[in-house]
Amino acid sequence: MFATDDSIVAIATPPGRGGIGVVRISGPAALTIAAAILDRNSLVPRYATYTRVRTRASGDTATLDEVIATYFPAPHSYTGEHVVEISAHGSPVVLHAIVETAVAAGARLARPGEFTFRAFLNGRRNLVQAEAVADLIAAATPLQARVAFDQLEGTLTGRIGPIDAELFDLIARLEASLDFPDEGYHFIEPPEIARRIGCILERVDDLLRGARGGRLIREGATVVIVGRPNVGKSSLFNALVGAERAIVTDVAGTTRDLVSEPIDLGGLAITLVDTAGWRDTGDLIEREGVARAARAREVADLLLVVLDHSEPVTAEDEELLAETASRPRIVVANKSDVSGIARGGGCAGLCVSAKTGALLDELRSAIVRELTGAEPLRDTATLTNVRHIGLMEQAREGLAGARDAAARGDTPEEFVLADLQAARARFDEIVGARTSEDVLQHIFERFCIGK
Ligand SMILES: Nc1nc2c(ncn2[C@@H]2O[C@H](COP(=O)(O)OP(=O)(O)O)[C@@H](O)[C@H]2O)c(=O)[nH]1
Ligand SMILES: [Mg+2]
Repeated sequence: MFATDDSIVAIATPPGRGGIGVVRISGPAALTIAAAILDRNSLVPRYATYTRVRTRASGDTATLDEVIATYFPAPHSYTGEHVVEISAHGSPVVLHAIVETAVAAGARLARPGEFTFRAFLNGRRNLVQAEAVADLIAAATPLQARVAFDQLEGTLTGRIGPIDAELFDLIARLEASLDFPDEGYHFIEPPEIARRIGCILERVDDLLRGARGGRLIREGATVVIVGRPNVGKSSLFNALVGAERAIVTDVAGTTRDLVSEPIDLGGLAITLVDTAGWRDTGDLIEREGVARAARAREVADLLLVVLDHSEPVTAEDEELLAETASRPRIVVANKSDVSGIARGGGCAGLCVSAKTGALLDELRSAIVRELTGAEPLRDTATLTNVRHIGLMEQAREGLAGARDAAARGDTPEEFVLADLQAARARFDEIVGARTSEDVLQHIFERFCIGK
């Protein structure tokens, strides 16, 4: 998917202006290219060297910027190749000019994720770690960052490794038994095979148990606020967001489009969505708003169904409650500051006030609890990525089949062996020991240029 024998260059810092900006050159010719564009013929490995970048556009030599250049010889660099990092002043104009000069000196513009891809190819990072780099950069909450960093450090790889080793040992014994059938000697007996597969399965299940929370941490969740007009959806939205983001009036039908904001609840990256009131309406724009609200409801991981505590439950409320009964939801009775006139003091849900802030912290906790289920969030989450979870589930299925077959003792051992080997191949795919080209392409496409 990428050529790997040439030298690549890109700006490694984010777009825009900053104190410094870094241009990264990686490849066999990195040092030669650096020497051609810097005021230095050589760089001492791993020493920050103060120098200048020169360009020879139209015959003249001009200085582009004063820079600090650092040379990381292979294999001890981010990519595992020779790398030169040039820290210049953080001006997009200067940084682009340095990149152009490097290209004129023989470098090629790097494609998104290409530095990390080279790190993967050169064995500096396995696939889980390469994916963790993208997650770490994309992290929106401190918990997301911590979990991504954990994976970068190899916690997941570290947990899969021993399971894989156990499986490898079992496969080797089974293969030996099958290879030397005439000796009449089994390197491992079928009941023992079933028992050992069972042990491996327990460890796989343990990994999968943390997966729901892990995935939630990585991907975040969408929480959609629904309810009939004027119950205080937008007020609640603003209160949870902590800013006057959505327009609040006492005119029914004020909110006509979806308004969404990212919020951090207990480390979870949540997209909170305010919707138009749930009602029949003749107004064309409001009708489109209601249709959008219905679509948002479909994709929600959790619904906040809002009622007005100061009024009796209406037919519209009943309809919405019935319609959302089978969905993950929290029923919220808003306006608890107004005495529940027709309610006789009772409360049809979590009784809050967007106006006074009463019980909003309870609502926040309830949202996190509903999303994470009974499983508490572990900040050493293991499986977080759908790709990893899918492969681990496939491995689990293969192992369970093999265990049952071995326990029944009615299946030729060749078949049990094939199942075990297939499960092991799934482990390999997770860390990238064998992965098809299109999977790699898909993974590295998520990166931005310079990573
Ligand atoms: N007393 C009281 N009024 C509220 C509360 N929440 C919202 N309101 C009022 O209810 C009206 C409708 O609020 P809004 O958030 O626009 O409702 P929406 O149509 O469901 O989005 C406004 O006049 C708000 O000031 C609350 O907790 N207590
Ligand atoms: Mg509203």
